[in-house]
Amino acid sequence: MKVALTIGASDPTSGAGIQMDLKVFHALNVYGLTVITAVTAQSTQEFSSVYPLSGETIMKQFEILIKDIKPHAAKTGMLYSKEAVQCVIDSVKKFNLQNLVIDPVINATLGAKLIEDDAFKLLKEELVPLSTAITANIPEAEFLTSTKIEKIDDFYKVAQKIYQMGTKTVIIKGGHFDNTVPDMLYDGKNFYKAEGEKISGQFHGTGCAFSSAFVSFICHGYKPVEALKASKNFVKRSIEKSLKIGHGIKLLIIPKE
Ligand code: PXL
Repeated sequence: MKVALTIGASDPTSGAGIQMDLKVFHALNVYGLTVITAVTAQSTQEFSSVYPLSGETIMKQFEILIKDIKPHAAKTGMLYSKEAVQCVIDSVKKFNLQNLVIDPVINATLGAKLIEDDAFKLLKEELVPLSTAITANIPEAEFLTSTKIEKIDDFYKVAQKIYQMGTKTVIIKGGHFDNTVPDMLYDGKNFYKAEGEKISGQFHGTGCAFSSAFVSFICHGYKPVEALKASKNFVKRSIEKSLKIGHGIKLLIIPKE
């Protein structure tokens, strides 16, 4: 059985965060482990608060878990504090964690900030160089590089800038641009485009679903370009099935494979 670890925060709606990641891992036949960095209080209507866990609490989860089970791949989602980012950096080094995928989560679907400024700086400077891949949407790619994406050419420039930060594969998801922009992958040599029509509307958890699907396909031995295409298709099907479970934004429904 392939095993993946998600490092992120709890979302009580289960529409994003570690709950969503576990659903995706399960659907894609990967056994999911979790290290929790924070607990959020939110619904489909409002984002109320973040309760970060201490560095000691986060580190202990890694130490006890990884001594026992070594995941084939890991992903980070909402890290929130500088302490949490430092714990991930220390753990990746100490336990030699392989195939680390960073989803550089900045904002919640409902607008709240999911990472503090000093934490994001540390993520960019010291965690990104340890990663195998980064899955960024346009606002995240812009924030990482302090560069505005206004035209197609900017995608190439920004992808190269992120690559130079030390990751091996850069994925920029075009969805926040307009209907014509594909997702793009850059591996330091070539650019690949993954086309696909955009489904309009606001959905909670698409970034989490995408990155955890990507990690799952990497676990199954897919090359990054193939994993990108398969993840895009998986998220599209989850969006097509999405439902208004609460009174606010729609939640994705993860298909049973
Ligand atoms: O989609 C990013 C994300 C990640 N993790 C948690 C979240 C969100 C978005 O709201 O709440 C816990």
